[in-house]
Amino acid sequence: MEFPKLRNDLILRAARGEDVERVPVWAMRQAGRYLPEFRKVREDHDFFKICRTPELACEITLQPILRFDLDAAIIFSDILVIPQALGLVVEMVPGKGPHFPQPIREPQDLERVATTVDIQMELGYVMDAVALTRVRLDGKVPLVGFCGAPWTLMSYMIEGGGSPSFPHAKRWLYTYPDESTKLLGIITEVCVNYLVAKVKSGAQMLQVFESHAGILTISQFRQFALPFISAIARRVKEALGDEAVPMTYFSRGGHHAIGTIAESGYDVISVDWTIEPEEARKLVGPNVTLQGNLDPCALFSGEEKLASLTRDMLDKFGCKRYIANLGHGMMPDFKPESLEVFVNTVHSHSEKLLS
Ligand code: 1CP
Repeated sequence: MEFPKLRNDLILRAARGEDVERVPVWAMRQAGRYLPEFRKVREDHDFFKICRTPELACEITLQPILRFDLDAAIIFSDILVIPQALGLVVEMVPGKGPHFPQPIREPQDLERVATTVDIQMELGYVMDAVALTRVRLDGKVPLVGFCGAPWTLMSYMIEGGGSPSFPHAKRWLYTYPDESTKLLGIITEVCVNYLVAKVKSGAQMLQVFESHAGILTISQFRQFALPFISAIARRVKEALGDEAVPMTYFSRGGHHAIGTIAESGYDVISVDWTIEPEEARKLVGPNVTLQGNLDPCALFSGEEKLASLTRDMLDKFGCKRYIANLGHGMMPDFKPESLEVFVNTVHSHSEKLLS
């Protein structure tokens, strides 16, 4: 498909390790409940209805782009569309989050999980939203596609929703390691085909979200997360060949593994706020781009303090092989103006550092 010419490729250059004239910046969950215009659309529509309606998903993807000087758009959707495509019912309960009325609790429940997914049939609506958004973005910034990492998706499928410690999902790892591996393999297969399809529909960069890395022990991470996320990077790039796009791995609480992940094919490693930038750089080496990592709650600070924390983050990461972001997503009670301070400070301070 022919799309409008890209006019701002800062984030792609930073991901590839090329020179930039200012540091690119975006925010995870930049389209979401902290924006009044998002809440307005949400008043009239169910969450997954929005995901399934390309016009609405596109409109919401563009909302933060119209407001702020961001360097990337991320397609509006959710990581839980993959469990839905695998046959599980997922509802979004306002104010509470995702809920699976019938989670997987015992190995025989795997009978309710599809072993393969026809991406176009089950998730074609995401591809339509991606293609439409590429057109409407008119080349302003690159469009990022994403999926949840297999362990993070499995943890929701077994737990049935959010949880501080995911005891049911962890019970599976201890009592049903073979079935866990089988389920992770099924999810991995879908993730690979889904990400490839997203690029073919217009996504210019990909991010894999491992929001639940920190729930695992280090050896569990090596057994139940690492092989699967490594397979995703390798297989997506193989399948796309010359069309391959930069890939980012975000983990919350997965610092211990970022050195290995940096060698497994990801171009960008996105870190949370619990690691110092210098330490992250030491772990990943010089050939990978880092993304992150301001504590999202720093957005509760006053303007001066927030700008100073942002400058400090940039000073520590440096302007090479770096994409500025928060250490996790935007939260519903942030003021939109605080994201503006963050974005504008990244731009002005990095231009100064680079000049
Ligand atoms: O702007 C963007 O970033 C794009 C939209 C996006 C993305 C990338 C949404 C919209 N969700 C996600 C990914 C996602 N979904 C992750 C990975 C990133 C992260 O860790 O934040 C996770 C863990 C989910 C699961 C999920 N979906 C949660 C967390 C539940 C928990 O406590 O474990 C929640 C609250 C949702 C709902 C959701 N997804 C997105 C929005 C805007 C919302 C709020 C829904 C509403 O309006 O009620």
